[in-house]
Amino acid sequence: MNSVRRVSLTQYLVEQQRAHGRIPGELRLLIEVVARACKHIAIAVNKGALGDVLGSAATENVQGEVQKKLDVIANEVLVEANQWGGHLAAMASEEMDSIHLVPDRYPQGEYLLLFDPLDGSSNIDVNVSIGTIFSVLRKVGHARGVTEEDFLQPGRQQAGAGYCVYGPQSTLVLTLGNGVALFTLDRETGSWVLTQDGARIPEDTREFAINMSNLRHWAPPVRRYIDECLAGREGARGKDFNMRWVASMVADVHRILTRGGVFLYPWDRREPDKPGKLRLMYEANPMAFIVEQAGGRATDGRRRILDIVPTRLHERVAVVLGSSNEVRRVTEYHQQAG
Ligand code: P6P
Repeated sequence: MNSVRRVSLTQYLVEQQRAHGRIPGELRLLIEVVARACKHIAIAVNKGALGDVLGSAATENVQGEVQKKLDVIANEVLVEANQWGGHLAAMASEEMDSIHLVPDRYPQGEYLLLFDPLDGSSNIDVNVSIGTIFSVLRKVGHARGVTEEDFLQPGRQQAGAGYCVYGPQSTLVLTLGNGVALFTLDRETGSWVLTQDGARIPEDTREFAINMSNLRHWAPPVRRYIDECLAGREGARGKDFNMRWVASMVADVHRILTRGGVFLYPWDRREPDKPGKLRLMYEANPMAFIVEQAGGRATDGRRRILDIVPTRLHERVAVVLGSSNEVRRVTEYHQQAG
């Protein structure tokens, strides 16, 4: 952990602008607005049973999943916070069927914001870490009209990405293409304070993250990789492995960013027509950008996540990400399988 001088998110962004000259004012405003929204979501999450925020909202999202009250609250906080500032042209969310245009009464900006407002929401009622994931794209055209097609850009075109994990600490993780910085919420002052800059993921690891209950449904390359990990030092890998599965992508990715590891949510036979469970635009792409900026890798088992050209806003993708040498091995097993 690099020890860093205590600077606020605002000061960090200003210094990044001076150092790299690549953070336009609108992008800086966007990041600060999202960070403020995440602070409000953290406050709502931390209310727990003391606030009317737990349980089901008795509605379904575009994925056909029952929404939790906090899913809806978090989505509303992000939409309300971002639509008036003039930095965005439109937004897209896991919790909204179609894109959300900035209302005509507000000025439009040059950015598109995509988010999973509260990832891991099945963990809300059992008090396990959850989080917000966001991705920033530039609007390609310059006419006022924005359509879903404007969002369908490969992840390598992201202007920025981040997540906020609501756990024992609330931590905001951010990349604008010049490495990965971590900010911890100081609840006494209400500000995001830089607590690590230049986060790096170790190239090797002995820790994998996967939902083992799906073992019988996996394709052979994934089965081969996990079987070798489970065989430990007596097997082909010659070393023992540990396993973690929080079932909250933000928490699993944050652990990997902090100490290394490999995360897998592969295709499986339960729903063979779907390439995977996780969503490309607002889960896989932002996490892949962060992981690569920290020296890791992210593929769908064969292709670099950030090179995948989306065809639909809510499309799903298989995900293998984390320590580069392990992701490379899983990808090689897929390529060897043909
Ligand atoms: P499973 C949460 O619902 C999520 O989208 C990710 O955050 C998480 O990694 C995954 O699904 C957990 O899925 O099938 O293990 O419950």
